[in-house]
Amino acid sequence: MPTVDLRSDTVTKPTDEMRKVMASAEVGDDVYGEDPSINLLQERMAELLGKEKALFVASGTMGNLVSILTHTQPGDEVILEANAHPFHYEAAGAAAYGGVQFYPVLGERGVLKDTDVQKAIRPNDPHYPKTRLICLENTHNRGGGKIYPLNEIEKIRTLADQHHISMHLDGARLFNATIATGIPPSAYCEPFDSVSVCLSKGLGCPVGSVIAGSADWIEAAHQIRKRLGGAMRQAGILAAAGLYALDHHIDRLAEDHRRARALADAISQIPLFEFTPSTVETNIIVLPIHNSEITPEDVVSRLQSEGVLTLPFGPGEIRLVTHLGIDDDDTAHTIQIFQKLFSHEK
Ligand code: TLP
Repeated sequence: MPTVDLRSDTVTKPTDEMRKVMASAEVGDDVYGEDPSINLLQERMAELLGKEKALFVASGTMGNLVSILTHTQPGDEVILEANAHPFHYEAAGAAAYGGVQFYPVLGERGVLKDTDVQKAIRPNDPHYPKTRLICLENTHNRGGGKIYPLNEIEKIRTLADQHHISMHLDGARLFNATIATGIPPSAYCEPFDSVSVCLSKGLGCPVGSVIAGSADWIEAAHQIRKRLGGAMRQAGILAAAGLYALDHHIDRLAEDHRRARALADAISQIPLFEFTPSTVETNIIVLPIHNSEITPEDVVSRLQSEGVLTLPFGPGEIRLVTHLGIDDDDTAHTIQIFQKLFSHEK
């Protein structure tokens, strides 16, 4: 029985071509700044994201942590959306290592408006923490791959400027947003002081993320990365995968979006999971379960017994994510299994 793994786009394995470029990568000691593949990846990423400099880090979690620590001092506050990744899934790293407090504000599928953010900005008064940073996420994971509208980001930037607050983008899936909208990455990153993008999700690399910002900011981030133990040596083997992905795995994200929409169109016809398929804008589908007696774990385990892997995603929801390991046959097979298992459920 084939296994179709829709748990996350993090499950992708490097393709044969990617493994070949990794095996023959030029490397050096990156702690001395001597790894040519890392240097090239950082230069290409900085240019693509429209920032002066970029820095390779081990993971998306490390990208966000290094960025938040670089922007803040202990006792500062960071405004983010209540379903943001650093608030839910990063083991409170910013609090543990930076003494930073989060101010979560509930948005609509991960999207905050400037008016929501305005209310969370602290007055300049010794009773309050200093609001130092606003973190946004594009696309938004728990928001079901929702694309952050650029005009909303720009309004938040205007507000941030009025209050001298910095902005960081968790762009783990930024390229999904750029491919879906046609908006270039640099335009999406322009309103932000710093950006973190993942290589190990839709881009299909085994390891790695890149953060980008001004030259001064990256210099400070470099030291924080070192402090966290994230300075690596012959990391060019990983950078080679990233360089390959920039050339070969960005445009193809459109296929992941097409397959996610095909899944959404079919599964949303099943009454148990009814929802509006056009809300699936990229590669993530968060399916509501309209029967409180059927738990997400039940649904996930019934699918698993038929070889379709998905994730429980909070009360009454499961998540499916398309990626480069999923083809049209996998998509058709998944639809068939959903119909077989759940068509008669109410
Ligand atoms: N997300 C993972 C899990 O942690 C939930 C997933 O399977 O989607 N930002 C965003 C928006 C993310 O979705 C993730 C990973 C990260 C940051 C962290 O990346 P890693 O896993 O590389 O530390």
